[in-house]
Amino acid sequence: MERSLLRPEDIIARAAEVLRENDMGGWTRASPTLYPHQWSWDSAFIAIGLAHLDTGRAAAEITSLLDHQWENGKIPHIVFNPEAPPESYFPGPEHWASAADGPEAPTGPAMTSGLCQPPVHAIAAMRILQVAEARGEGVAETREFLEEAYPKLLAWHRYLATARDPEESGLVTIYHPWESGTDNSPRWTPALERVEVGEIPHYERADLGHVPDPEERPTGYEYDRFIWLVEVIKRTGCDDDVLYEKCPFLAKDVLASAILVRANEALLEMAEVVGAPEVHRSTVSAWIERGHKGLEERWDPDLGLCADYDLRAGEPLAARTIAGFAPLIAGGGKPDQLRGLLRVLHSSDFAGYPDLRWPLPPSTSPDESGFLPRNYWRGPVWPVMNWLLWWSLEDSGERKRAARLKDYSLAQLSDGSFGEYYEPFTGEALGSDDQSWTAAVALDWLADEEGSKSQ
Ligand code: 9WN
Repeated sequence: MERSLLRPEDIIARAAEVLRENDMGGWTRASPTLYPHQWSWDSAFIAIGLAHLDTGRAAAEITSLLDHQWENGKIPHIVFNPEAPPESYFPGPEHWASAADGPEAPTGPAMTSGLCQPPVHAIAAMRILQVAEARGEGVAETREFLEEAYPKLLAWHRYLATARDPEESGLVTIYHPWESGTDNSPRWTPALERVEVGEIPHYERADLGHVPDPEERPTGYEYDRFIWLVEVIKRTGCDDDVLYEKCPFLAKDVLASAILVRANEALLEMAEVVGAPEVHRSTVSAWIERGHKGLEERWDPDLGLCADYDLRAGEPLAARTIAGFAPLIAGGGKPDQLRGLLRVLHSSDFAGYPDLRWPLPPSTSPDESGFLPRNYWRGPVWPVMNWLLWWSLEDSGERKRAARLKDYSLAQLSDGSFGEYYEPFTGEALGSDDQSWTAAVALDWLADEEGSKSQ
């Protein structure tokens, strides 16, 4: 059905409605049917959007996630909703139950997955304070929230800097493509192909029942590997040392590492706000420096992008995907490199590709061999990725480019479906409608519009 285009004030109203409808009481499901649970990095983006509606509720979003943090500092990738019907999402809580007996898993009735996702949380937490200060509302409460959240976020970042980086490379190791948040992206294809699938119990995919067309979701080949890796990870009790030895998928993720650099910068600011001891600040500063170095080492001059690294195979994972813009997202890079990245971003490899509905970067370059315009992370445009790029461009002083990216992104969202991702050539919304993080980034963009008008 053709939808009429919404005006900015209607986008705000609809986005707020989406977040209200997905509000499960103190936490937000990622989408109404496809994702009925709380996802880690979704919640961070959701908090950024919620801040414009209610800073207290935004803080609660992060707090509720942190309530399920593991003993070793890990923030789990999913906190399961006990009320969601068992057949609504696979693999659900029962599937992860054995991992919940592991020594690091949180005690208590709530069930979580044993994986994690990119660490956007500290960035979100500081953004809540920024919004509260700009509005002159809820500042004291937000500061109290930050005092509570700070040690937990520090423990989270410490987990990533140690258990997930024993080599001290500055780069985050992942055990499963789900941990990257860009599940079936071609960035992981060679590493996934090297995974030999063992015995897996028969399983039914719930996701295919929630999208109009299975072509929008990962393939059966990919899912078998996803589920096998979950099996392997669970059998170790999610033990990082054992996984380093045994996990058949072991990779350095440049996008998560870049986000960690930014999140560490946010943590430094938070340390200032809560008056944390000096030693924390020097530790976090060292993590930031190490992160920049690590990304530098993963620069691929042929691609003009950063490339992930397959630790198991000992080989780089060269692919033209949105993750390659990691140094732009990390910020603070060399001016030459920034210029190069901007060139690639606007080139026919990405946003300048002919016949795109809007000049917005597809998740995978249309020139990459694994590109599929309707398939999940293999081509569609993801608004949440555009938010990350927009935010990074703003921060690098590239205000004009940032404004263009925001304007086209808002044009994309003006059909009001708040799709999970969009077909790059037709602009059709794909995956789930009413995706919470899409609504959230729309709210943040439109608040920025308001902010720039009043300046
Ligand atoms: C697996 C919730 C999540 C996002 C991920 C996205 C997708 C899950 C799935 O949905 O992944 O974690 O079942 O496909 O890839 O980035 O956090 O929105």
